Amino acid sequence: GACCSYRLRDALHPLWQSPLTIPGGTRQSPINIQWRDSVYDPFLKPLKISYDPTTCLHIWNNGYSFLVEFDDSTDRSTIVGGPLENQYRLKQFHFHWGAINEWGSEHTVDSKFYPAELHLVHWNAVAYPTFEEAVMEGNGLAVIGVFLKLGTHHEGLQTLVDALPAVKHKDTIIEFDVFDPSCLIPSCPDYWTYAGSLTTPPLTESVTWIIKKKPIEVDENQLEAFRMLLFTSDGEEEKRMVDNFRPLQPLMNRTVRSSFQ
Ligand code: SG4
Ligand code: ZN
Repeated sequence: GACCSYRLRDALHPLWQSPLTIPGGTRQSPINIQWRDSVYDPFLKPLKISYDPTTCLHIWNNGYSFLVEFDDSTDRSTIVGGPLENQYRLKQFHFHWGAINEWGSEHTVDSKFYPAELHLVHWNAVAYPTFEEAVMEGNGLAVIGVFLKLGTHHEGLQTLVDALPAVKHKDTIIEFDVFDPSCLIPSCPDYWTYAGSLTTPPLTESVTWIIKKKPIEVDENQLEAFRMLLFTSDGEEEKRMVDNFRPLQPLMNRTVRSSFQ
């Protein structure tokens, strides 16, 4: 089951040779979102997303996921509102997924895993001069999480899927000039939000998580294309890029707020 796959991944993946937990961590991610324990906050604003498709730069396989990176030198692709006090700039997005459809997401809802989860990573360029500095601060990052569920073909995602064979191996990178990731975000405005961390080292407690309630639908072939990627470089013994998610972390003294009743 999922718990064995975690151990296998943790044992095999070099990224996780560093500690799995942060000693004294109080706001680690991911978490299980218990729907009935989330608290409706009528003061939460709608999240406003404004992305410029031409800020898209490239796709690279970094040996843990594939990343689509954006030019974040100006405020051309940003989010504002929701739980955020500043405007945040889009830096990159990536996914986490399972070897099979029964697991793969990092967050769960009422203990249910989705087969994959999209993360759009933004940083607070109002308060901090660089992404690297924002990573170290409590209000430095804002990540939008979107669950992927099995269903109909997703046209917007297919543009990405078509590019994946070119970044099959670790450390490969290809140009990807124009892409609007808002096509991957459900139009339903409802979200949960909580204070958490990065889900890979350095696991810093710098992330305001914004988890969309409604998943997007993708088809089996699209998930299979993710699973054809490799953790390994060209020439190494091939290891499929699957189960690249962190285990659930304790909620501790935190409240998950919802934007909806
Ligand atoms: C993935 O490993 C990305 O490849 C990382 O991006 C990312 O790290 C990491 O996930 C953690 O992000 O939204 N899951 S997460 O908490 O964005 C950062 C890179 O390594 C710092 C560039
Ligand atoms: Zn992530």
